[in-house]
Amino acid sequence: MATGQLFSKTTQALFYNYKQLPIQRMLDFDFLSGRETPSVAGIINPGAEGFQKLFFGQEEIAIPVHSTIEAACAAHPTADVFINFASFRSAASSSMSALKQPTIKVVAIIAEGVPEADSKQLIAYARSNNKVVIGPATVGGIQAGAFKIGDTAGTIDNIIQCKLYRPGSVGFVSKSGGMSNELYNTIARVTDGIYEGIAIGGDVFPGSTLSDHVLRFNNIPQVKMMVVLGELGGRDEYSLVEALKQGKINKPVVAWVSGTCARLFKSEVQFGHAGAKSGGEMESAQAKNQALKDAGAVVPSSYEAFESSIKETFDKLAQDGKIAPVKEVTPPQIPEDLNTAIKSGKVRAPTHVISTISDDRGEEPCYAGVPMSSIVEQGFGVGDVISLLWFKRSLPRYCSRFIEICIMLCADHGPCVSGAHNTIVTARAGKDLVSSLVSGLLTIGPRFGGAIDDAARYFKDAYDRNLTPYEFVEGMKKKGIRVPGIGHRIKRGDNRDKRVELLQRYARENFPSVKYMEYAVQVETYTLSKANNLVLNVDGAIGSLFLDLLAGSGMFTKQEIDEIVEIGYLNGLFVLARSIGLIGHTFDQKRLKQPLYRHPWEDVLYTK
Ligand code: Q5B
Repeated sequence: MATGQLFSKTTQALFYNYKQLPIQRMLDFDFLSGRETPSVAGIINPGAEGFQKLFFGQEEIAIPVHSTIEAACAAHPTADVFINFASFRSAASSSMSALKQPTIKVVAIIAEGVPEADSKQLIAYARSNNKVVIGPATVGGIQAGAFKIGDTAGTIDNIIQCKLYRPGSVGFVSKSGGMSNELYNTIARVTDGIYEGIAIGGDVFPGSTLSDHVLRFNNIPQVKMMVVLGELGGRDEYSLVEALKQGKINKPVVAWVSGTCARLFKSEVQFGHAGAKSGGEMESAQAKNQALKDAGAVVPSSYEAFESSIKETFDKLAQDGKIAPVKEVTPPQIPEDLNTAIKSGKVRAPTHVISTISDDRGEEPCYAGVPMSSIVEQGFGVGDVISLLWFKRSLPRYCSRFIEICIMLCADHGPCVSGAHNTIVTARAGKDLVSSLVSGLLTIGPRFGGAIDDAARYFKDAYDRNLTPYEFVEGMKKKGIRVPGIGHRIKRGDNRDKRVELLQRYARENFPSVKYMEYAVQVETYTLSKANNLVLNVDGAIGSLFLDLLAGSGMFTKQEIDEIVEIGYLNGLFVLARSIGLIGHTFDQKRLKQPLYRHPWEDVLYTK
């Protein structure tokens, strides 16, 4: 075991596994202690690389993230502490890798439940290579005003209360991490404070022992007295007894072994820690307290008297002039995290996003206030979900059914249309599903599939202004605009689009009014008189019928209808529907293992 200081105000650590809270607590402690450099040099997050943003006081800093221990050690050769937040499953192997790095001197293992055989191997390797293991099953340790391991000493408030932001004169070592918090407080009350505190962990085989640290403290000039909190079970305290007896410790040691209550139980009791069970008389708290007392330690008669024993020992050292007065400093204020401040109602902050259609913060996601379970229980279909997410209301079933029919009818129209062609070419170029899908979707626009909104806009305007079909079509011609929703590449007056017929039949049977659609039919009658391909196409049918749905359902105000038409919701129906087909075309090409598409020269007119 090393002989003296393990840490200083410039010590830097590598932190294994990204755990935001303990890392931030270390950095907050650094700031409080007036450190100039953050104590975490790098984070090791197996498989990930980059930077992690954290706060150092008020500033945000980017801490490098490495995917392996070796890479982290190579990048930060002066970081000699390895703080291991791995699970008990991987703590041993990662700790061994760290111990094998020449730059690492101290490894702190936080995980509980590391197999004892693995711990023994780590201990043997560390001892023969002059390295220090703290833990397993530990919270870590702290050198006041200099360096802190992970969650040691708890919250910033506790650290300030225990004056751990500046060094005192007491070296403290404990088995229990939880009790060390208690003792940090006690020691701060009755002495000038902690110089260094270590929790060795509650396992049967700790990486370093109580006596290891007491002997080390004995060599640190700033430590004037030691406080030791042992517990029943194991024989670790007897090494301390031996060291005291052999005169290896020349500073006062105040010690207490907890677990004296074990005798009140009729049978053997296992306390919280793996190592905390009294195997026999020698391992009882009473026997160990007696042995420590006999060896010269100050041992109180009960835990309650521990505080006064610490105080008396400290006061005597002070009276003897062995303790120089500590320079008191006022620690800087750690800025409060915004989330904490908001929660406590101290501050308010403007939001950056506003959303009104869905909410996943409760027990289950809601669409427009309707919980997922009731969507399923009430047998809602995709049309009802679209009603909730697009129109923010539950529409009557005949409306949501109409939406579903639109989706089904527009899902695909064969491989030759613009969208499917693009998707097929993209899939055959070896691109992935999303690329193939969006390359098809990108063709949707004023000529292909994306004329529904414009059809609704122009038909509504013409109908609402009482224009005759003649006035409307000729007016558009004068402006040089093709009537959206009219015309098709293959459909004709004598080869109507079946989809249009199906939609019209459904609406006539279910809608209270189909005035806009009838107007579109009159427009079609006029355009067909001009050319046989100028039929009412699927975009025109959906556009005009949706106007009827909006106006006839009684679910929308006039203002809302105008807004829907102006924003342009309705192309969304074609986009959504055609995605189904485009995804199908992608899978089809991949399934058929189709090669790269190349358009034949013969199909291109080369001209000057
Ligand atoms: N003329 C659709 O044109 C198409 C006219 C017109 C007045 C019109 C054209 C058009 C409006 C946009 C529209 C949706 C480009 C179509 C769809 C989904 C699909 C697709 C699929 C699926 C077809 C010949 C003569 C010219 C033109 C005149 C044409 N359209 N006049 N108003 N609307 N429509 N798009 O066949 O005097 O000779 O110069 O832009 O609603 O996309 O299945 O394929 O599910 O995937 O190329 O159904 O109608 O006709 O350009 O040769 O024009 O008619 O001015 O007159 P064509 P052109 P002139 S549904």
